[in-house]
Amino acid sequence: MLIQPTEKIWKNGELIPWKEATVHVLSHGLHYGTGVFEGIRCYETQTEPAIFRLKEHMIRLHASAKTINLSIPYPVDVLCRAAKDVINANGLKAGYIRPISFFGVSGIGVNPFDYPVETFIAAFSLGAYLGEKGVRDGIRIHTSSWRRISSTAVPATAKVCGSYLNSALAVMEAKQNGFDEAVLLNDEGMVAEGSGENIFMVRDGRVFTPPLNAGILPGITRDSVMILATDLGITVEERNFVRSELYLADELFFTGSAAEVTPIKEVDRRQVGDGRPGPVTKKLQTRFQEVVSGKNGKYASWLDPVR
Ligand code: PPE
Repeated sequence: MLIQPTEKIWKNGELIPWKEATVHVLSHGLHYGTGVFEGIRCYETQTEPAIFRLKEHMIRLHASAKTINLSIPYPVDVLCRAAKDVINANGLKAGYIRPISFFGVSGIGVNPFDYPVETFIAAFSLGAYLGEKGVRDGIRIHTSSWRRISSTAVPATAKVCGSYLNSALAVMEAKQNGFDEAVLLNDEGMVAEGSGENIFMVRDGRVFTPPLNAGILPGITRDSVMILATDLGITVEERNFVRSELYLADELFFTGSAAEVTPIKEVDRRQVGDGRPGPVTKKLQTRFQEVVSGKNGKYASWLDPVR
């Protein structure tokens, strides 16, 4: 998934040329992963581009930052405005927004107290995270041999840069083994989430997703899908489940800002249901697409117009 460069990136309050948005090699965040980030989608609607649940993403960015003692010098509303400016400055109709804030350069050593904080917001086009075919027909996943990072070691529920080594190891292993993506179990052996997605399971007409205390990222797409499901009369139960339950599921799907709603057609070489996206997955996927493209007025407050 190559990034198509755009014109401008927001850095510490100003829009600067794409090429100049570089970081110093001695940045603390680079060495120790002491940063936080977000992934947000902007969608084309009938009127103008709109960012999906922008405020919630910037609130989560601040929450992640607080968890690691990083103080972002820009409040949520300033970051929201900046994200819109980046979309507009690059003439994007739709795309992916990547805010990131991290400890910069000062001394050496792992303690970043009093280090400068650098904040960037980039935006660029992004197609289907797990491929067009994946979104349409479903993807093939396996259970990672890597466990989801424990909340007792790093804050698993915050979107912290360093924690993504866990995701990177899992997704590399999945690709090396010929799968599209991995699902990770937590330290207790319960299903946690994908390398960059939350997971849902449909079985006997009931929908389940692991609870937040399974050590997952509190996904904003997860939250959205749970609300959409409830409004469609489908109750989503938050409960832990084990690996073998995935094998007996009628339907499985991933959710994420990048992945949106992606059906899973195979897990650990076992076909999920009849191997095609099931009715609940399709219903939620369709409703999600309707909502993000502004075709469902009920959820208009989830879309923040960029102009
Ligand atoms: N779990 C993880 C570990 C995760 O990284 C994401 C987002 C989610 C769940 C879903 O959260 P939400 O986007 O709020 O619904 N993963 C980002 C992609 C990671 C990447 O950089 O690649 C994303 O979807 O933006």
